[in-house]
Amino acid sequence: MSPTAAISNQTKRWQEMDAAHHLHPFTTHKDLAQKGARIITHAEGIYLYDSEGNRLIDGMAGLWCVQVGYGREELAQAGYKALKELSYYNNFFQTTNPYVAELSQKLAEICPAGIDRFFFANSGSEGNDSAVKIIRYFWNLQGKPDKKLFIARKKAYHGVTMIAASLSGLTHMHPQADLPLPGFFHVECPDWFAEGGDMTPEEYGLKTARSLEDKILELGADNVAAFVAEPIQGAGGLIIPPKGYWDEIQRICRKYDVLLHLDEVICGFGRTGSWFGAQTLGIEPDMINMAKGLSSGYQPIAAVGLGKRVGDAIFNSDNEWSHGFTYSGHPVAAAVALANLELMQKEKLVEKAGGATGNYFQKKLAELAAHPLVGETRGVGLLGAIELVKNKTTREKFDDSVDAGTRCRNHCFSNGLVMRAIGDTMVLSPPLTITESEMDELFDLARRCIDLTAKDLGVS
Ligand code: PXG
Repeated sequence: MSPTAAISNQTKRWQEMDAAHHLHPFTTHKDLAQKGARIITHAEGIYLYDSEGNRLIDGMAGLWCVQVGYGREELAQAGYKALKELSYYNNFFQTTNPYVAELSQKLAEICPAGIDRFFFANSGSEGNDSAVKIIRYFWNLQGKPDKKLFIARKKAYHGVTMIAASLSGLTHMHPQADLPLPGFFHVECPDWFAEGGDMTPEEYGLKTARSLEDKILELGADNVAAFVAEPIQGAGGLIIPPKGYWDEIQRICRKYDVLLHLDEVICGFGRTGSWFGAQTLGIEPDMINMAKGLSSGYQPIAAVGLGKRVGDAIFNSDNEWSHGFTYSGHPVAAAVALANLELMQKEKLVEKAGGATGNYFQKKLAELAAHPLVGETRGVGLLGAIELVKNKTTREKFDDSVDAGTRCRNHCFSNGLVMRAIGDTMVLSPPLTITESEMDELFDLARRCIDLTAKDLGVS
């Protein structure tokens, strides 16, 4: 919606209510009140519709989560049925419900080998918070109470609760709440494009992996509980680790007996062409965190999956596990998640993301690499990044004041495409159901908006 276009009275009323009473996530409210929020009223397939009747292609599947596309009847029916049959009951005090029992079994079927017990939460942040408690408890059970320090990476995003934000390595998230909390450390990440200089991507990958070993040695292996990482970093700029990186990380974790907790909140559920990023990248984690695509975003639900070592310690203990949310394993959320996974299996969405759909997406993405404004394109499965640069050969970036990414994103919005800007890295992560003709439409729009950005910046 262009800010100058006349807007309807209904839209204005919603904008006023919203500006007066709604504290939005990650938003500068003074700007929002001036511009008025965009109001999304409905969605179907890969398309969003706003209150002014504009249609947008959702190139981000919401926030990297709507795997099956919007408006799927099967999920709506599953939610309706569960709401009628068991609108709510909890899983405390030796109780369960059929939906969460079946969902747990389904997850054990599709998760990386060995991950077969699940704790349910309502968001990715709660999942990571819970994972940190699980890991602290695990080391207490092992008689190693000193192993309590956590190492994550720069530019990591693990959520916003006090613990999840402490794990996150996006430093702008920290000062407002005086984070990270004590005991959380960050090492280098394999962001070769931005920071690799003259090294090859593989050399830079090894160098950054070894910063984990340096940190473990500095802190003392007897004090380090776990390394926490996304298989591919999402919100930090779609950082795809070069070959060899994950092998080195796993060698280090094993050598120093540091647990590997993998944050699959974005990579999980087909996004990288396998059910989990661990399978695409050859990682054998001790634990994984999952959310988003678990229910395709239709219901708030997350899960922490435990491998044998951690799972056995907790399941075989005589102690009560003193943790859980009112809504852990909520029947409606579990029913919708289960229907989502069944639909993904029926439509072979993971196989397609790792095959025909993913290949076509990567082919179209790679075609943008020759554009004069583009320094690199990179992607895996249905994840894609486009780097906007000042100098194609040297990878020199524009000054921050140029706001190349924001300009491009704004052109996208005005032309009917949602593409995320992370600095000057443009990111795509569409629903896994996207068809070839829809991908043609998406990439035609993306190219047109990159052209418009190049024109703004005088690049030809
Ligand atoms: N881990 C990862 C890897 C994530 O990407 C979370 C945990 C937290 O999940 P919840 O459900 O608590 O939000 C995330 C969330 C963005 C963006 O703009 C990314 C996320 C959330 C909001 C915005 O890229 N990822």
